[in-house]
Amino acid sequence: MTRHRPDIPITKITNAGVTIAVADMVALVLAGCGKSSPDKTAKPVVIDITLSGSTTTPSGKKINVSKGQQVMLTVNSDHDDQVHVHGGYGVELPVTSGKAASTSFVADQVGSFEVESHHPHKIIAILNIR
Ligand SMILES: [Cu+2]
Repeated sequence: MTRHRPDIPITKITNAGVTIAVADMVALVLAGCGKSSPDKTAKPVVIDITLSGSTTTPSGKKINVSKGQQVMLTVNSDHDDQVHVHGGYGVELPVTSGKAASTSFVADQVGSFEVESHHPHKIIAILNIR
């Protein structure tokens, strides 16, 4: 059940430097459609994730997200893994050792959603979307 908004063209970026530029761009695009003043809901939530052996950073961190906000995940790992956003989002980001990976989605469902790694199975963050 992966849902991508067709008006946001970038779903996967492999370079961490590009990610920042894209985040700014998305903020501008969101600010440009209907919201006259930039506020918190127009700004993407960027979660920088590091996977090192069996350690994840962050680890179980609770992150508040406003409904409709863009969430971007960037991952650096020392091993092949997969980062998964639970619930209806169905976001699965394959991670290759030594290569930055990223993805983004719009937080259009309210609730608590775990972001986890699969190798090993660890909870990286919990998104509280409201
Ligand atoms: Cu999972």
